[in-house]
Amino acid sequence: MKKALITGIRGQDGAYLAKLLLQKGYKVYGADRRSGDSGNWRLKELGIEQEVEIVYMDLLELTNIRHVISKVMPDEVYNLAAQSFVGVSFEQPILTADIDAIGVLRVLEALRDIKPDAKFYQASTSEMFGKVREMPQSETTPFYPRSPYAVSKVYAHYISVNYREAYSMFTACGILFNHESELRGLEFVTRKTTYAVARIKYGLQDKLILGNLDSKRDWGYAPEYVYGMYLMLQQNKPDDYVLATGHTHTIREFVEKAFEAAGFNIEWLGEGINSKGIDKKTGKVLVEVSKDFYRPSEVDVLIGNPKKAKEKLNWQAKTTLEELVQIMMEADLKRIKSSQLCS
Ligand code: NAP
Ligand code: G4F
Repeated sequence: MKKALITGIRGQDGAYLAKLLLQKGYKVYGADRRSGDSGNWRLKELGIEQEVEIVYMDLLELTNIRHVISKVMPDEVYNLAAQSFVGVSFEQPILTADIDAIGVLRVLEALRDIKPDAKFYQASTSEMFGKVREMPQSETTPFYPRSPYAVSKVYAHYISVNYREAYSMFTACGILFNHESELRGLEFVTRKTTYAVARIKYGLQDKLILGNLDSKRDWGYAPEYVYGMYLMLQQNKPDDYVLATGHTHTIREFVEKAFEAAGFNIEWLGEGINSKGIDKKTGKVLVEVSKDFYRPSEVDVLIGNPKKAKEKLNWQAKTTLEELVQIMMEADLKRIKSSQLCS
């Protein structure tokens, strides 16, 4: 039985990846920094809470990482743990760098010493392309990070490549474009939107307040992306791969589609910070913009080129944006409805 250690087990991708690896017959160890029972909701929703063996591990603490790796002796390590919210990285740049950059080095050093033949996956990100140098972005597009989060991830990416080249370790980096799901954290714009729209639908909230509606993202469906991570570690040679849909949409479009999926028709008035989303039927303002949610430096547009992943891994994103919005909207409408029935 292969043993996999997943860091960030309580995050969106950690939960989906754990489910996939369990289905594939792995023994799954989930590294958690002890965030308490309330952080278990994703594993519970997927019905795998009892099947994952939780080990306590914080990327800030080297001795702790070394103990866990010595105990588990994993065949594969998926490093998904991170301070993953771009907005917060401007507020906590040093903590973000400690977890997202040096934390990765800590794991690599522990592996180099204790289990150098383990295959290692690093969660790299399209945010590294930042102020994009070409369209669409591929594995060879130069990086231009635009946030402390993205700068930290560039370090993590190159240190993983360096351990591959210097020590012949199997390190693969997945440069993943945004992937969302019904298990996405509420701080990210897609889930913030579907959750708010569901609350508006049931009369629990008046409006949705967002930041920049004009930036563009390449959004896919998370369960498909964790399958890509798994494929990267099944190859004979380690490499880096972009996973993306190859399509890009504005935040405005996502918001419009979410309201549409809940039975509203939104009309936009004004531009930029003055934009307002009006309910065509009632004339009520349902969306407003606040500069509180703008970032000091923004990534205006991301669109990935997943050609290499298709050719080498036979991986392809399948879910369209319309389907993604539908899945997320249905889940949040159901959650809000049942919480109302319970209260
Ligand atoms: P997520 O939901 O935010 O999960 C990240 C997990 O990391 C959380 O469970 C968090 O634990 C854990 N963590 C944070 N600091 C830690 C520390 N010091 N030690 C140990 N664990 C720590 O993120 P995700 O969306 O699943 O993304 C997974 C990874 O892929 C992240 O590295 C992210 O940066 C990267 N990525 C994500 C996307 C995307 O669109 N989702 C795209 C590209 C790359 P708590 O639960 O205790 O907070
Ligand atoms: O949903 P977001 O916070 O995701 P972002 O910044 O693209 O980062 C996510 O994807 C990355 C992959 O490219 C991951 F590496 C990272 O860990 C994370 O998963 O913001 C998306 C866009 C931004 O342009 C932001 O300015 O939405 C814009 N936005 C507008 N209003 C907002 C809001 N973002 C958030 N979170 N909240 C708003 O109210």
